[in-house]
Amino acid sequence: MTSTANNSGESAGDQITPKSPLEFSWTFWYLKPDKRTSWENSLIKLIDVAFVEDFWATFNHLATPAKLASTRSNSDYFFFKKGIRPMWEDKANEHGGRWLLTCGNQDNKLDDLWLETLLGMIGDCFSNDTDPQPLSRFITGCVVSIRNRGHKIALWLSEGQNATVIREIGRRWKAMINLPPTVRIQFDLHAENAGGPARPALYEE
Ligand code: MGP
Repeated sequence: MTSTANNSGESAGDQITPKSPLEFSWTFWYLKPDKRTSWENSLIKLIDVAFVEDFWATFNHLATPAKLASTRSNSDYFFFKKGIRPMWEDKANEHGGRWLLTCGNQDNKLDDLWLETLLGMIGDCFSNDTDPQPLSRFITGCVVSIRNRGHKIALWLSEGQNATVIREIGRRWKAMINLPPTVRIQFDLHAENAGGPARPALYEE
């Protein structure tokens, strides 16, 4: 048998290119609500990603949000830090809230906004070197919701009290996804979404 060996004695075919680890590990989830079961039971964990290469392999394999919009209304993708369930009830979310971007039902920008949001999360782009504590520690995940009455993208935070942190994350998210200043995002608390009548947003950017 012939093989090309390098100085360490390994054959060329054995050389492994190391994968690039992400700052945090993440989990992709999918939700297709099913009236026959509870919301929680409709939630499907798809896969954990800990490396850049795995992120792209998964992302490229999934139907994009715009594609879902043409086939599966009322579904959601969730992308959350590994170990955090994408629901209000998780310890990491229960005292937090979400920045919400209402996208209307035009599908043309939806995929770009979703991808820019995901890249901001995996690239740890919410944190600056000058921050007293990295703002990425307050982010738990993001969601894209396909709805006939208007699609939505939301950024979920563990923080619901600290206005400075919340607003700065909102501003950085807007810059990251290139939202024009005229497009506004709203922040509300999960505790307020979870029950009772809708209230005005706590913050707007
Ligand atoms: P939604 O998907 O966040 O909003 O919640 P949608 O479909 O745009 O409707 P909206 O008009 O109420 O904004 C829809 C429903 O899913 C909620 O009313 C809950 O019944 C359920 N649900 C959504 N989330 C995010 C949760 C959650 O975190 N926990 C639980 N228990 N139920 C949830």
